[in-house]
Amino acid sequence: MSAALLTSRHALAEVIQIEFTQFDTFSVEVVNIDVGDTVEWLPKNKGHNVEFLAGPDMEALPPKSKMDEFHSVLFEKRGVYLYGCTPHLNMGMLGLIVVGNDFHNIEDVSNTDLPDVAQSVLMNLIRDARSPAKSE
Ligand SMILES: [Cu+2]
Repeated sequence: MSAALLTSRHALAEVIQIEFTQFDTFSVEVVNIDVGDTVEWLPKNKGHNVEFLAGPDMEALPPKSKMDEFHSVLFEKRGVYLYGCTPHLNMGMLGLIVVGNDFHNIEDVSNTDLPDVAQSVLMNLIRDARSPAKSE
């Protein structure tokens, strides 16, 4: 009985997939997930990776991926995570992950030191993340 319970609890966790596009963007730029969900990045196009820039625990950001490699992160802490592609950060190849609809660290995220273009992309992403109508 308890094994069945464990299994059904696991089945609730989701896996969200994001691709690197040929336009130097992430196929999904804002993702709202629950604690325990996993995000996977698929190297559909070459020349990209995933590097975390901000998160609820700045001392323990998720690992950076190698270029052109599959990457998978399980999110266990509530808050907003900002990541980008290392070679394309400056042009705004960024993504946001909101875990548990929790924006407590949004100030840290928006204060991330980025060049102007990337900063304005980030502001748009934050606006999208906060707009409830845009939850797909
Ligand atoms: Cu890139």
